[in-house]
Amino acid sequence: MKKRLIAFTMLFGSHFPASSEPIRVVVNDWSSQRILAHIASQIFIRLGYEVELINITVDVQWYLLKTNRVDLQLEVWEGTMEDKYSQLHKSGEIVDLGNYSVTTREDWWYPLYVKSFCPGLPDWKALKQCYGVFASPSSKGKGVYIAGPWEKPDRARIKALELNFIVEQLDDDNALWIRLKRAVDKRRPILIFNWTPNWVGAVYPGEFVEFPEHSLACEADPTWGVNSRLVYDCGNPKSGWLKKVASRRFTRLFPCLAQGISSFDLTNEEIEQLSAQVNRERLSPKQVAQRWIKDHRTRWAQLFSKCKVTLPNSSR
Ligand code: TMO
Repeated sequence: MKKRLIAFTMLFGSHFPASSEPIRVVVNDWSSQRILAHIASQIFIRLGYEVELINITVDVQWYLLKTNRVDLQLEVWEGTMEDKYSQLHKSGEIVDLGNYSVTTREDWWYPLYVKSFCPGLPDWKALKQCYGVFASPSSKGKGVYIAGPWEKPDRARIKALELNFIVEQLDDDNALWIRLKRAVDKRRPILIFNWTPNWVGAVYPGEFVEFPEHSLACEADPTWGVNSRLVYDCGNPKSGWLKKVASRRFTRLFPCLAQGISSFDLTNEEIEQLSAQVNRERLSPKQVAQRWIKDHRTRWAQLFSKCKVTLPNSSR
């Protein structure tokens, strides 16, 4: 399989249209994003393009996208990335390649048994009383909220809602799931960052904390909401978007691929199933992508049917 792929790439990838630079696809630090990055790059490679996968954090990706140093980010989530996305999109420095038919949510979350330690959940006001059950030996009695590395207004929210919590920030999705499993195995209280679509809810039944409803005014206008002096006295969006974003270079040099990616769509269920193959079946993101490519050939071939790199007549 691998051998055939390489031969294919050598045969059709040798002549590069409009650019000698490879397409640079962003790989972040959670499963579904990694899988979609591999799916896109596998498609491009099969069409004859040269691809480079670039492992970077969400924080770093924005600058690289706007300076055309990376080309494609397949999962931009409203709950964690809306600020930066809007800013760069408004100024014309990145290109929006459209939303998936998906609704997303990213927020504080707990396995269901935690409700018995903190009656009143999922209402956030319950945390005003029961924060102590989430304390750790080093948190001086404050509750600990376990977050990922993604940009979040968690500390601002804690302040605005006057919650007695501190934030512990972990490095990637795996670190979150290790902590979650450890807590669930011992049925200990835990409050952790989670999102949908994701594989977690199918394995560990749980719920998001219900904070005051999100709005842009909550983020911009201090007088909005329960705290009249501070912004972020609300939760993240409950039905957020999930979109694809590209550099200007990508849409200029590869308009056909940009068109194909903008028509590329997935559902919540599909993204959950893809991420479960990494986190439950223990396949690598690349293996999951290869499986998807094989099983959905007509679907992607149709989207990119006009994008194949062709050799000029003279070259052979
Ligand atoms: C960006 N993420 C889906 C991990 O919240």
